[in-house]
Amino acid sequence: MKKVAFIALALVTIAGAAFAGGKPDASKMEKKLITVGYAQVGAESDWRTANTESFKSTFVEANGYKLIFDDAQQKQENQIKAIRNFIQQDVDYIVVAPVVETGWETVLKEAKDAGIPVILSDRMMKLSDNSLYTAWVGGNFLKEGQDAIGWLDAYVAKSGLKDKDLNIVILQGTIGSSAQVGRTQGVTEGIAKNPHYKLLAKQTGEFTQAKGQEVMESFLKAYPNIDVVIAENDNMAFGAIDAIKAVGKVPGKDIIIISFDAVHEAFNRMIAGEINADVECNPLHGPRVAEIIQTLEKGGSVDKIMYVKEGTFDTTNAAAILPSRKY
Ligand code: GYE
Repeated sequence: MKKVAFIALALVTIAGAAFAGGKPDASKMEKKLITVGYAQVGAESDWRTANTESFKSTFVEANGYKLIFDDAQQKQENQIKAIRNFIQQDVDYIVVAPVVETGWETVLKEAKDAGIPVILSDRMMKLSDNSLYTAWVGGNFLKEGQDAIGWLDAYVAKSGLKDKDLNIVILQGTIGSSAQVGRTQGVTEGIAKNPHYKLLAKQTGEFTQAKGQEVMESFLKAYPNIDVVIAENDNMAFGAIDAIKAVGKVPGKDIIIISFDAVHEAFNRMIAGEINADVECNPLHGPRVAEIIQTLEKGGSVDKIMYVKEGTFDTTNAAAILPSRKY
């Protein structure tokens, strides 16, 4: 533990209980807070909002933490600045959800030299030296991409579309983010395996609703015969739905929509028949990172890579599942 902070509540207690017997009770006098700096990507999506909320509600003083939260507005240079600030403030742990995979070696070396463990959460980094981080926890993005095509294969088989050529477009996430890299790989490899699947275009919508809508509008202008949209997150799918409606087509019927994240609103859209299927990506990493920190605090060792188990939902089960959803 590098930093010692005090809980205000504990100090109040000192005045009462700790001195009750005349002599100060040392164990009650100090309660060390674990200081955690979280370099968050931004606030680009519903998923991200749920992820931020998960950290803010987990790393609270009542649980023994002081959280320093930084929103990088989807910019790597802001995240690097935030990490340097955390080092300067001598935090106990640094948590990073890296906006992109590459370009982290220098700043992580600085953290290592300062003796501060770095935990990666959500997206991954591509590093030449994996000793620069202690552990990573998040979704398996390649598998998510494969699951999206797996759902399409099954849907095509059961709806008699097997011999029909399907024109597909992909709305990609932030280029170079591991969520985009893995999902795009899983999806494009799956498309390449089926001679009836034709990939017309893929372009980034930056994981935002506004950009997703804009790119979908341009796709609809360029390609009048789109059969399937694969949106690499829900907010881009919401934007695509608006763009499809604006040209007088029916989302979910005229154009099949497959999305990722499976946030609350996506369930509503599946129930409405506008999104056909959604591959889950769980954003509730706060408690998972806290568990890693608690294990490290006790001197224990943690797995380097921890994947969260995730499923796929569609219009057939969305209504039944929605009440049990936590984000
Ligand atoms: O899918 C998207 C968010 O990195 C898994 O980032 C995360 C992605 C998520 O903006 O909605």
